[in-house]
Formats: sequence, C-alpha cells, structure tokens
Amino acid sequence: MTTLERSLVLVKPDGFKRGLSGEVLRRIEAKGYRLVALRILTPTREMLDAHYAEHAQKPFFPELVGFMASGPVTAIVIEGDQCIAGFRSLAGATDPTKALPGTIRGDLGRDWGMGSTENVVHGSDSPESAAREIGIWFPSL
Ligand code: IDP
Ligand code: MG
Repeated sequence: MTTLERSLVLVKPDGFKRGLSGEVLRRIEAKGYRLVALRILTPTREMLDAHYAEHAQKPFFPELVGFMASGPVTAIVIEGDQCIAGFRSLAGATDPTKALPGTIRGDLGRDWGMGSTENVVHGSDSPESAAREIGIWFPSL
C-alpha cells in the first residue's frame, strides 16, 4: 500500500516561453498521474519568496527569483500514488547539462549561459513541501 499524494509542478518561464507546457503535461499524463488543477500566471515576488524560502540565503537566490518572475509559468497540481518522487524522476537532475536523457530536464533543458539555472520544471520534494507549495499557487485548494 502506498499513499495517494499531490505534488506542485511548475513549467518555469524558460519552458513556458519555449512552448513546452504541453510536452510537460503530456509526460505527466503518459506516466499516469492525474491533473487536479492548472493555471497560467506570472508569479509575484511575494509568491516566489515564499515558494523558495529554503533558498533565501543562497548566493543564487536573486538570480533565481529574477528568472522565475521574468514571465508566465504554468502551475499544475498532479495526483497519484508516490507522484512526488515519481515526478522528480521524470524531471531529472537540477543541472540540465547533467540531467539524463529521457528526463524532462535532460531532453528539453540546457545551459543557456545565464546566471540562473533554467531547467524547465519545478516539482515538490516532499509531502510537506507539496502541501506548503500548493497553498501558495492554489490558495483555493
Ligand atoms: P530542484 O529544483 O531540483 O529541487 P533546488 O536545489 O531546490 O533544485 O533549487 C531550486 C532551483 O534553484 C533549481 O531548480 C534551479 O533553478 C535553481 N538553482 C539551484 N542550484 C543553483 C545554482 O547552484 N545556481 C543557480 N541556480 C540554482
Ligand atoms: Mg527543490
């Protein structure tokens, strides 16, 4: 028996701009996870400070928030048994240069020589993060 989970997935501004939202949704659905909610929005500074609170003291934080606020993102809540780890597997490693082929970041991402790591997607990393992040992006859920 495993636990039914929800995870917060973002198609980041690089992925949105490149028209990859559909491809990310396709991979989520092909894997068998259910789409629970979806919206397109340009995140506010307040949302990003909350979303990336664990990284507030990191040297890359200003570039990360600047990148994430640079345009629309597709925010998605997915559902399925073990979908948190399952989507992290689909996404691949944080660094798109090292992410394995077959993963979203490995297949669709690359280093663009920018200060921020543009890596197409975000996925929650634990049930606690998922609950917190879903509250930020989908207050009505
Ligand atoms: P994750 O997205 O794979 O969970 P985290 O370590 O939580 O990776 O970092 C959050 C985001 O911050 C990454 O997806 C990436 O966009 C950015 N990031 C992480 N590490 C670095 C770095 O060393 N330099 C620049 N950006 C980074
Ligand atoms: Mg993370």
